[in-house]
Amino acid sequence: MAPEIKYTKLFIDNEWVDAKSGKTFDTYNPHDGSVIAKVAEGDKADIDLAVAAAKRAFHRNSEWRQLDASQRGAILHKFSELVERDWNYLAELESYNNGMVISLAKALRLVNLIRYIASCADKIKGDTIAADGEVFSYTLRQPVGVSGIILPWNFPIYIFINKVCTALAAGCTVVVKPAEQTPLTALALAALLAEAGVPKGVVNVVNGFGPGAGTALTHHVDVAKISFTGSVEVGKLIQQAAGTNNLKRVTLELGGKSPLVVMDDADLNLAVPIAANAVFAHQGQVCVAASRLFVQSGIYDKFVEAAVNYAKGIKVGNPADPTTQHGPQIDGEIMNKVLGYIEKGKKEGAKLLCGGKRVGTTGYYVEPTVFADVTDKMTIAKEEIFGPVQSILKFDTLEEVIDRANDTNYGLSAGIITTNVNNALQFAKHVESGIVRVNSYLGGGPQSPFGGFKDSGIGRENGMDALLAYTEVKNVVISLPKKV
Ligand code: TXE
Repeated sequence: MAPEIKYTKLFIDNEWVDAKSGKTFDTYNPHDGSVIAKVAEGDKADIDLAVAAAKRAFHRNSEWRQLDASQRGAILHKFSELVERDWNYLAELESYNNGMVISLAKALRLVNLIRYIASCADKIKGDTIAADGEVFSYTLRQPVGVSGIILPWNFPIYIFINKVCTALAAGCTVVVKPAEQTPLTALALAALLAEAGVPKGVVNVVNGFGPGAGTALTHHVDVAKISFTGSVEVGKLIQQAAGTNNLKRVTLELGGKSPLVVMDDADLNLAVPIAANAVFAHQGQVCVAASRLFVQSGIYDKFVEAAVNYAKGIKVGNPADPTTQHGPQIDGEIMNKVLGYIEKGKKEGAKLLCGGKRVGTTGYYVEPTVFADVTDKMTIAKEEIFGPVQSILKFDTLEEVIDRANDTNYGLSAGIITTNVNNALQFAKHVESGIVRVNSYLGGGPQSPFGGFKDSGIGRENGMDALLAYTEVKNVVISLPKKV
């Protein structure tokens, strides 16, 4: 049975309101392309209201600013309990609006993430400085202010929770612009934040499109920071917009063309499933997807055979079925983009060994696809596909593969599978990537910093690095008659 749709309006100042224009847009189920609901379509006028509410809530005398840091943490702990209470519903809604297979949606169980962030709220601290002269010099870490949060569609609940809770733990107020493809779970989470006791105006959600609500937020003079996850192309626009009317702080978590290296000494029984999961999980719609799989020549043929068998065994179907492993792409546009890359791969001479086609004629399904004999200059080895396409490349030496892995403008994630610790340490040191995993590919938990080198982004999600990016450092210097 389809999950109930409880909220479709904008959430501003803890009230559910229609868009000023009265406009709505349809949101879809990627399994069959059917319309789920009409959702209020926010634009500049609604962003103005939401930012004004967030600004009021950030006033130094506001209820929110008067809370102790530990009280902010307590509200977030309460939120974690509500998310736990409603987790089945939230996961079902995510699967329905996003196409994420229900087993993955449920397994994400983000209560630990919220608890971690909640417990960081009162760990933010300044320093005392060994300053010259008769002074006492110290720093305060203060919230940066109203934060604009622009979300992608691939992990709507996870990224909402991660960014919003981090901003709140730091003491900021937020205006969230969810992706137009997946507006529903953000509204459900806003309702839970209000239930947890977040005062009015602290969290506002304005659904809408990039050129409307998105640009209004990134240009707004009362917004102090933008946190964005999405494409590199839009990341660059956001960085420009952020410097137009004021100088916003910007953190960007963008795409990748991430290399996973399998050395000759690797255990195939370990390497093949890791490599498959690294690119096929969530239909490849993962920013860290290992979309360049480098396999050393000594095990190349054996590996390719096993990888193809593995991909053929992945169960494709309705994401609501708990046994399904592979659901639809988010929408028709993204599906066609992925199919276009597959055609380019064939044309440019990569060897298609399985998959490669759309599944059925309704919904947006693409078969798990494996290409072997991919070379560095092929389009499928250079551009982010964001779909279920495993591209296997052959290499001979570690030195060679490090150079080839680094020959990209991206630098988000990388992995190596090897039993030789020296290989692992050399690779981890020299690969240009914000995240390196050895003998695994995903994971790291809420404590580990997550973000990219080069065009994959600026700043980090998770851990204290993410929290501090919602703060400013203030230095206070007090003149004293005698040195202390
Ligand atoms: O992303 P966009 P799209 C990559 C992936 C995918 C491609 C396109 O390769 O195929 O991007 O996806 C908002 N000002 N990733 O088009 O456009 C938009 O409304 C302000 C990787 O969906 O970047 C949405 O809320 N905001 C990625 C958000 O930006 C704007 C996850 C993301 O949309 C805007 C998603 C503007 N000018 C896609 N234009 C990852 N890093 O995981 C759009 N938006």
